[in-house]
Amino acid sequence: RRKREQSIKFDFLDALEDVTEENMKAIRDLFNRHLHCTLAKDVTVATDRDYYVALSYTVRDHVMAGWYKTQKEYYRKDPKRVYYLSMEFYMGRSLTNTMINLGLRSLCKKSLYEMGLNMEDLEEIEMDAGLGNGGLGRLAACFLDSMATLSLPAYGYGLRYEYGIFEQKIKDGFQQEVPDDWLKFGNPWEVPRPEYIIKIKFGGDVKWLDDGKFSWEDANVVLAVPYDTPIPGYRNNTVNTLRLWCARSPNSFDLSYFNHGNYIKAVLDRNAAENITRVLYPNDNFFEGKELRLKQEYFLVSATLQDIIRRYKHVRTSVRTKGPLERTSFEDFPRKAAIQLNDTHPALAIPELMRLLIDHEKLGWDEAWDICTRTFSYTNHTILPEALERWSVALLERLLPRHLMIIYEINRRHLDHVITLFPGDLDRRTRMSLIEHGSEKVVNMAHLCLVGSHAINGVAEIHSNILKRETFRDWHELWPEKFQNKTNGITPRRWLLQCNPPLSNLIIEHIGEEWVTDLDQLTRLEPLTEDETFVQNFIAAKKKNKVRVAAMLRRDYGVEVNPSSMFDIHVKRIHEYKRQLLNVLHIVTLYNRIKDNPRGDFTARTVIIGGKAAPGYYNAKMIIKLITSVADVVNTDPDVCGRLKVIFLENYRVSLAEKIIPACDLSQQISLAGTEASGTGNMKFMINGALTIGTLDGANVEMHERVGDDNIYIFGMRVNEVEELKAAGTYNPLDYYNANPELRRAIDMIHGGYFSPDSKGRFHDLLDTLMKHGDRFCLLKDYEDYMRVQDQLGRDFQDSVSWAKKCIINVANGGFFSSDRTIAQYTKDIWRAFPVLVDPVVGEANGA
Ligand code: HBZ
Ligand code: IMP
Repeated sequence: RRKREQSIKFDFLDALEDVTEENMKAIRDLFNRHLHCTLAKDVTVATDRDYYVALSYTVRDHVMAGWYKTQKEYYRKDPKRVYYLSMEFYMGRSLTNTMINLGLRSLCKKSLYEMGLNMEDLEEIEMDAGLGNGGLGRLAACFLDSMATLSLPAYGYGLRYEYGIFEQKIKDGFQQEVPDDWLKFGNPWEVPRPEYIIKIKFGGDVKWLDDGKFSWEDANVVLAVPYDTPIPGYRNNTVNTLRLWCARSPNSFDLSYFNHGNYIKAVLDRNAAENITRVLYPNDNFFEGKELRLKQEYFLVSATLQDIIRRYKHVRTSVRTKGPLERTSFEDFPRKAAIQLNDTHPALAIPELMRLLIDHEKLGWDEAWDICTRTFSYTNHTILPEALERWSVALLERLLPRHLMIIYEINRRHLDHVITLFPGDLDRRTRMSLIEHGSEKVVNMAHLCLVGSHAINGVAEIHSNILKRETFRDWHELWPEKFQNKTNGITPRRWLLQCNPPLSNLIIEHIGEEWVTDLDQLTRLEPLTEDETFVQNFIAAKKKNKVRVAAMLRRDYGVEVNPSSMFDIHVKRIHEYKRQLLNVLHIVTLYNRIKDNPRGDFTARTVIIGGKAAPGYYNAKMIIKLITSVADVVNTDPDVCGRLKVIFLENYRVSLAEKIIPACDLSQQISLAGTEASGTGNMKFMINGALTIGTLDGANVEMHERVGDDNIYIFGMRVNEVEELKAAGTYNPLDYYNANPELRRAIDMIHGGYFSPDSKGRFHDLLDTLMKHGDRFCLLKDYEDYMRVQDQLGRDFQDSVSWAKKCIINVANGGFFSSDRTIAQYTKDIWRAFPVLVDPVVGEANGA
């Protein structure tokens, strides 16, 4: 009895939720009913997974009434709807977040406790929905949470990949990819809706009809089956929908086989169609022009637009006839739908809407085009040239002949317009064409988005400025009014309230709970830097998170770390532009200093690096091998004596981020200035009370503006310096190698096989990209300044109170980085949509 009171003592959720005996009983009853009736188990045979599933169904039942009510309300009010189209939604786990947003978490925790179950253990059983690569996919997930919390009538549309981002295993220090079979135990959060199946066409030919119209004939058909996931807002009764499409072969997939009696082959061939949504392409910031990927992109776009048009037409159900009332004119379409394109991946939505309006709805070109441009808006997430999508014209012609025709016509009219505004400027005309003639004819998908949208935005101030000044300079000259910035954000529900109970509790104790939906309230913490007890409690909260991570590292990886050491964390996809190698050079230098002076006074550090490399990205995979190799040497050298520990964190993903970020002292955000569009991990660390070492890149710039020089460690070239260096073409890595003995020594050690005695030349290729061929990411140039700032912060960490005060200032000024703010700006400046408030569900329907 005493133990029970202790372990579930004060928690912020208790204060926020309605935990009564009656409500607890209702949860227990529902839970038992699911265990018995849904899972066909009783307590004698049930496993923890069964309990997890029973709990999920219990929670899901509580979502249902609000979900249905919200959707009905959208039909009744018929507001402008927001559609977020994305090839990725990196959702992570749903159970904990759903309970928190519904206000059920304490209630469930206590109810299960009474039954002898530990809810936190059950929460760990859920697989991540890893339907994304990194920042772009997680941003889409944070946006869904914020759109629901702001009561916007919004929908996410994406693909239901059967295999999400691969599971990373480290074997002999190398990355190995294991398929992510996330659906193997079923997914309690999705509801299949086979009654809304949509037909998608590929291939075939275009016929010119007598009436001058075109018709797409003899195409192959694949079916798109929607699976819906509820997206509850934070305690506001709104439940929106994430609709993910799954490919299914029609029964008549290849009739010729059936006709020729080859029934077995015909059934087996259904796989070809169903492969479309089999697996997520695991590249981040890299374009791979594969046919299957193009099919995925078109499959998403076509199913989604047909669904949006169906919903636009079907205004509401007629009370009198019980049948749907049809809207026949498309005049109002842009006033009823805003479609946001998450990068160019869904760019085919533009010619697809043109096709549907012209070929199916019989609109004229000009009217259809006006509707398109008023409906679409486009977000750019990168300026790296290797990431920009350029689809082969030949491939488009074979797969989507009608769309290619439409793209050519869009281009013809567009270039006519350009040349009237800039007569004789043929170079400009070539630069701005949607069609590019290189070794192969390709369609530049960013250009398609730029002509087809009324708004285009970057994801941080610096990035949006680069788009205007460099990447899309000509386009900005043509349409300055289209260009906007929308600095990214993160949801404070998952990324503070949920992932960091020690800090959330402390914050709620002092400033209440309003910050959960109004993150600017955190500024009220700033004066508390003068409150000694608060500072000590803040330090204690951080320590608690670090001890928890230390225990996890011991349990799951068998490594010992010292929770008093600085947790220096660098987690994100492995990419050359993100410069994990710069971090490695720092580690090797620290190691050398300890070796040179084994009795010296060093700030103890635990350096944690984690992230997945795209399976085909050779250098990224070698960076992982280098990190694990350096770790092997450093962690087993007796001279180091606990002052430096290097850990490669296996299989970094959303659920692991939720554990590791709250335990961080130092967040590494060290991309070359001008390469990281925004970053969102940087914001998560900031509001969880870590200090940042970073370049003035992406959103780091805006973090720096808010906390000032004293509370963030900025180093390296500024973006104008990078641009000047590149323009001059004078960057010579050897100059820096020769001028800095510590740098030279670190590189020589790696080159000489110090970390790869079994294969001395293993890292030569990797070093060559830094040295011989000239390094696009100017790593050596920034090394010295990086070391200087690392040394400074290493000393600063010794004064734990002054360090904690800087951390508190970071938390207090992190409010701007709420995705609620980001979404409010999209709504006001781009979508022009308005909230639809939903009343609470009353009575039986509540599910209880
Ligand atoms: O989008 C990231 C940016 O690198 C990051 O700076 C930004 O914060 C974030 C959200 O705006 N971009 C990606 O994550 N991009 C991809 O994952 C990607 C995936 C498939 C592609 C191209 C890019 O074909
Ligand atoms: P959708 O927005 O058309 O995809 O429909 C989502 C949900 O809204 C449906 O599953 C219904 O529960 C509800 N719904 C659909 N049509 C109507 C209607 O005409 N009036 C009220 N609710 C509707």
